[in-house]
Amino acid sequence: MKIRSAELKTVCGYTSTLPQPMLPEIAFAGRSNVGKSSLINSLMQRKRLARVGETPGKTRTINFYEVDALAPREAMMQDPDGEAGDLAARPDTAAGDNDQGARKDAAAGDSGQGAELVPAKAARGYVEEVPVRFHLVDLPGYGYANVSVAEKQRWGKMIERYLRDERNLRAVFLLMDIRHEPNANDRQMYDWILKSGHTPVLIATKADKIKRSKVSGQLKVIRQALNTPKGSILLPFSALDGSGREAVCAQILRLM
Ligand SMILES: Nc1nc2c(ncn2[C@@H]2O[C@H](COP(=O)(O)OP(=O)(O)OP(=O)(O)O)[C@@H](O)[C@H]2O)c(=O)[nH]1
Ligand SMILES: [Mg+2]
Repeated sequence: MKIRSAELKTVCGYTSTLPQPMLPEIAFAGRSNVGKSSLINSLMQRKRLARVGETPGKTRTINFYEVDALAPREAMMQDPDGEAGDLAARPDTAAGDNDQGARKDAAAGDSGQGAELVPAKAARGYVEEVPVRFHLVDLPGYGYANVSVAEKQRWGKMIERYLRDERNLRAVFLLMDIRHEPNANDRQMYDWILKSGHTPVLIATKADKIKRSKVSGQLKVIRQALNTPKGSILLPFSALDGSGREAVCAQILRLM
């Protein structure tokens, strides 16, 4: 996926009206400090699009980022549930960014004229790209100890209201720190997402913080704690080194 533009479009506080659902949405939920905003920056290949904090509780509003991208047509036509087990079973999925070759070929293709060029393009690995627009939605983190009970309740209500709203919400990506077993708050969020009729796509963040050899064991711990159904998606990811980025992008595109 090539990002043409990404910008913060709408910020919603507790009392704000949610924007009209104009575009398909992918929402990111997870405990405070788990890396939601960092994941959005990594996906968009931007350093400071979403504000990242050393201390938990950085994002306190629902932030809508509008994305305009180009994607290979094939990536858009995949079954969203396909290959789930396959992706989840590969802890080091798609660390490399191999967009570059496709970009060159697409540029070369622009100068072509005439139908007889098509087989030649295909032979060179020409990738047909289509424009895609969607919203990434950064939700406030939950489970941050240092806020008042009243504020925690407000955040909970804000997230619940968003999930219940009639929206063009394609999936909720629920982020877990790969180092920790999901806690009661995480299980509650997982159940909320399921009950609201949305698909939780799980992302195990900060994968750079553990040895590669420990990744699949930690993924198992997360699966067991949440009792995830077979074939559901769980992707290891690191915003630090970008590993897993392509796999997360592929999931987003399959859901469009
Ligand atoms: N090593 C490492 N650090 C990360 C990664 N992702 C996020 N961090 C760090 O974790 C901290 C929190 O990241 P954020 O992206 O602000 O987390 P958040 O989930 O948006 O947090 P809230 O907005 O408070 O809910 C920051 O110090 C990030 O630099 C990662 O993949 N690897
Ligand atoms: Mg944040």
